[in-house]
Amino acid sequence: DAIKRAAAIAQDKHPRVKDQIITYGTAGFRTRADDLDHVMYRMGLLAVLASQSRKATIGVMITASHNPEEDNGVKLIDKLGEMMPLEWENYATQLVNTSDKGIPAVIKSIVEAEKIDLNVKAKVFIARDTRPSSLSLSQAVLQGVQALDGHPFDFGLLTTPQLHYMVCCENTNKNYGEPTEDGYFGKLAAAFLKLQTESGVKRAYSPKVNVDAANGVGASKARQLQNMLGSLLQLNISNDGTQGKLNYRCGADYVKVQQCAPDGLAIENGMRYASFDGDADRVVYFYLDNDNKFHLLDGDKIATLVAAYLQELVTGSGLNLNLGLVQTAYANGSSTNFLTQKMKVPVACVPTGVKYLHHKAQEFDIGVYFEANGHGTVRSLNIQYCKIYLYHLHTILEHFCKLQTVGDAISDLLLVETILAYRGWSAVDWDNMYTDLPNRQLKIKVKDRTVVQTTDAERRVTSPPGLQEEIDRLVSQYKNGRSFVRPSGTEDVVRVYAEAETQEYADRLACEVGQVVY
Ligand code: 16G
Ligand code: ZN
Repeated sequence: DAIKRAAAIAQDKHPRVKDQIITYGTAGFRTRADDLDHVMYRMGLLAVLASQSRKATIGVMITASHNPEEDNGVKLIDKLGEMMPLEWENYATQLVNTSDKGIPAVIKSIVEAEKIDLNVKAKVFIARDTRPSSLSLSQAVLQGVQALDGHPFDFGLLTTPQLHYMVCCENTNKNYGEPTEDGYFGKLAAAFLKLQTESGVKRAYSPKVNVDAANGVGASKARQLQNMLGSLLQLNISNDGTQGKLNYRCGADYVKVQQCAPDGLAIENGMRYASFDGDADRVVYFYLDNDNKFHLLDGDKIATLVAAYLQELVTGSGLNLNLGLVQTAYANGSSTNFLTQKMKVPVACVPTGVKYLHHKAQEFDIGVYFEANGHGTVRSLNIQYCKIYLYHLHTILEHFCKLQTVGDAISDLLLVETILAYRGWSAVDWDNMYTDLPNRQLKIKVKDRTVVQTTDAERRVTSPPGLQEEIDRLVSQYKNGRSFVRPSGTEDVVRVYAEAETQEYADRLACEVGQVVY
């Protein structure tokens, strides 16, 4: 039968050659591309089961986001564009780590646990980023889908959020939008044009944005968008993959962590810049001031810009809607203070990882969520209700945010530009909303990162004993000092974050905390 045949193909064409355990983490499976062929094939098999279990189309995205070009990864997308629930992450880990001969038994256990009807027609959407390894890995997924008699549809190159969009549109009977690239760009462009014409663009606004596309898939996609926007928005795209290497000294993660401009573009003062990551689900902005000093406008600055604007719309409407913001421990202390004290916007804090933010955001009528690293969007479950009163708000939520279950660099960029145009703001004006506390991130290689355990949304350590007391002691020596450590969910390291009154102090505090972790 099909299951036996699938196992035979696994052994023959996609064997598991190394006896190494790999787990489905925060962002799916992610490791060196060379170790992933059998993982991809088996994820193709699992996608068929997921599709049969859901009686819906399931997505499989091949990317390792901001990781180095040599890495790759894969994650499943559930029927409404969300991440798969925990049980399925566990099935994925089981199926990937069994021997080739063990495949039928694992499949059968999943079929039993989920009461799957193997006669249901399965449909799987596949897409990939621009890594050299992605094409052959996506073919392994495709063969996995076919081995269990599923119907694969290969979109080729897409950003991660585009695939989420495709899956969700397909499963909602297309009443949200067409599951095609034309559908996606058409929707975004139409909303942007509408908001610009109807709320007016202040003269002080400059529609020029320089985009660092991390040498990834975001470059060609941003160009497609540009073609639909004419002169309303002028994207000048660098790091488009024709010269540089993916994510190497460029992209959102590099710019955020190193706090400097990427290679591959000539940065001038007076201009506005945006950096995407390798699969274009994150964006951060930056600029150079008149003294040629670099300034970062990260996920916290985007969240603040968006939350303040939406709050204005809500207040103006007189509607009783509660608006809140969700952040993680990485959020700059100044942003949290500004929002809670000045703007009176309630702020919740959750552990790192989009799924936690996305989930928490639903506790508000309008939940803005962003990680400092640039992952985020706005979530609103009952937007129909404000349609008549809050026309702009509705357009924004419906067209820029509704389908963004993971954040989307392209639609977030349009959202930021919409607000800047409405306010007539430059990057400097935006930056002046509040001043970031200087901060530093470090990563520490340790023997076993699982020894570090945290609580209180990763802000405090519970293990090893004594570590939190040490951190508290160090932090107390710095004005406006704050620091935490947490085990990474994507790399074999412990991460350290520190902020303080000056850059020198933030650097020093991070170092001192790093030493007690080590
Ligand atoms: C993943 C997460 C991202 C998080 C990052 C933290 C998603 C889609 N992506 O990339 O949100 O910021 O991991 O990585 O959830 P870390 O655990 O290595 O610090
Ligand atoms: Zn990404």
